[in-house]
Amino acid sequence: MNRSALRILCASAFVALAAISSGAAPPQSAPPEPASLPQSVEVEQVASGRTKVTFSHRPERADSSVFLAGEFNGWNPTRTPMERMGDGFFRVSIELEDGRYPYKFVVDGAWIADPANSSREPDGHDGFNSVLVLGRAASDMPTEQRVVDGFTTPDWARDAIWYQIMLDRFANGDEMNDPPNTRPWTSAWREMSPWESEGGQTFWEWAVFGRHYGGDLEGLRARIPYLKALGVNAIYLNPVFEAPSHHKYDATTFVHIDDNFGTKGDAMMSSANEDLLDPSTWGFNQSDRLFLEVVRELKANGMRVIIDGVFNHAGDTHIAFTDVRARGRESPYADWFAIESFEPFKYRGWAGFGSLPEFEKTETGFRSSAVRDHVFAVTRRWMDPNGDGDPSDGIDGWRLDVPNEVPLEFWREWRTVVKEVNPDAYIVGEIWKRADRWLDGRSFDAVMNYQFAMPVVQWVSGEIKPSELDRRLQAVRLAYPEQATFVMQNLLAGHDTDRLASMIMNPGRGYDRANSERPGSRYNGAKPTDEAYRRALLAVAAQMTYVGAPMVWYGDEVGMWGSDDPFCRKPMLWADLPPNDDPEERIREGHLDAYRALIKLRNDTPALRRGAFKTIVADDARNLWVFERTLGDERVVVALNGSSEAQPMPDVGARGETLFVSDGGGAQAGTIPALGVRVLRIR
Ligand SMILES: [Ca+2]
Ligand SMILES: [Ca+2]
Ligand SMILES: [Ca+2]
Ligand SMILES: [Ca+2]
Repeated sequence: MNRSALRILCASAFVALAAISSGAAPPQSAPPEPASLPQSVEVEQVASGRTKVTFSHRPERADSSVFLAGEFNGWNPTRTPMERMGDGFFRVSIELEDGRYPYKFVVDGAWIADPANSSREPDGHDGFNSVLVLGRAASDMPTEQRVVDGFTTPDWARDAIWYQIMLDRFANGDEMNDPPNTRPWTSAWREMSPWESEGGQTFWEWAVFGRHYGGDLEGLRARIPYLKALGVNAIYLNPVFEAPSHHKYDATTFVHIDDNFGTKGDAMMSSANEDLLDPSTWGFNQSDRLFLEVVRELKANGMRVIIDGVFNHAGDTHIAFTDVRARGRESPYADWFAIESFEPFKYRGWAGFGSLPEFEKTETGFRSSAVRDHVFAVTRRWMDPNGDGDPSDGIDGWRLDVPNEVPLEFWREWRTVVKEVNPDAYIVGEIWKRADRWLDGRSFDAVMNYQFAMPVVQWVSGEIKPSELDRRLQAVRLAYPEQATFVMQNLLAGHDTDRLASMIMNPGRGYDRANSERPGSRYNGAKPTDEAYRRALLAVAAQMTYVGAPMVWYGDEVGMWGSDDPFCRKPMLWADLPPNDDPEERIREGHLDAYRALIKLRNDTPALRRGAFKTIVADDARNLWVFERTLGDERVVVALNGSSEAQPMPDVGARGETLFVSDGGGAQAGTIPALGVRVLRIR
């Protein structure tokens, strides 16, 4: 989840805490981080050649003054103060060009090298400077694929084409379970329903965030034929457990499916009759059984299903939390949450949101072993619901929400629980930045590959050249073990970002940056142009031919557009529903056809899913990126053209048969269409 998703839950401003490490030092057997990325440094590409670098340092004393100094600020000991965060670390972010940067921290007036960075050089004063190397200057660009012994990821995940669904917004199959004040599905997004202005609410504060559209499990079931025809074979569902919001990142319980996805009222009724601390008292109500039925039906149609695990925090309606609020220290859950004071009652909410009480953690896991046991029991419940040791009746894995805020040691233990129940289950973490330390074979199988999305979107938006695209993708592809690289969840957009076509309409602001349409923003939320859609399909062509499993955010395939959430979460457009009241909101048939064709290309071509990757050309002058994928005897060449003119196909040393070309095959032989792709099988 990302923080802006939650404004409806808490109108107060929040501090954007840098989501840095869980504080755990890497164990000795872990592979070293790349030299350019010590634990104390997080980097994020913000524009071509520029990187936002966040330095962190935890001094012994909490009341220290800490500054960052280096050539970038003229070694000034007081110009760049570091700010103390809730986790005891001091942090500061600065933007730097590619290059090599000696630096030090100045702690209470004393110059020290960064203790977490092993890369050092003499400072000329009998001490050492720490050294950070960014971009092209980095000497650690891997050139060979890493393999980690004993790391097994699910084989099926190599062939996965993911489709991400937020149930409230996908399809309404049962109006009986609709929440109160459900918006009509095809109503114009920018108009308010009468009840939305009650209590002085305005569109931005907070009507648009609080909407429900009534999507549910019967709706999903009814659309299985659509998913099959699209060609996807793995489904990621945003949270499905009982929660008040439309997005369900604010769980009331992890034990039952939301009643508005199944049968109204049953989650709370079940909870009232059960002991949260005793899984043997947990039953399956109608909503739970419907969920399992739909999972079974998806699986019978060749699709895998994973769900969101939001185990860092709960909602303030969570039945354990409301008990703590009511009974204070007497509550059996008194040690579950990050309670700062019982009288007056004060607690820590995730990212400052009072509606999202955090579970209390230590350096190695949850403070309360009951929370740990509860999360394990919930995990087993949904993976093997009838508990007979055969996981075929359960989900196929988990997507973990903000897992960087839960200590890594916990995820290692949790992984063993998951893989014990089902060795073939898939674990994917929401990690936006480099994820090396979660991908050593001991915690996750993969992460949501934002490091793929960022350069690809920048390239198709005309912000970076193919050589930079190729270099940045190579850095991540080869740094992660082969077992993870081939099962990464390669998304382009999702529930936390603006939609793909809208990103392309708004270049130059960085991925998921300055992308809200709040009053005063300069984001262009208008319907994307034909050219923006064409550039979006170029990104999808890269996604469907590259290493790692593609993921489609529901609706991108029919050309839905919108700024950061909730505008990226409009109700799905369906051909068999009445047209949307906003005449601009229409299915873009040609776009959908192109998605289907590109998905089919990947499904039909094993080398694109499992083949080794090699760059052939990254031609900045002609804006061409050409690579090959080889698997056994199969050699496939993918030529992507980021320029606005058709380009001749580079010589690939052999005759090829065209498997795919943009524009339905009408392109001139031997060329790559403008902003298009040609895919050849080489004989
Ligand atoms: Ca419904
Ligand atoms: Ca509900
Ligand atoms: Ca079972
Ligand atoms: Ca966002």
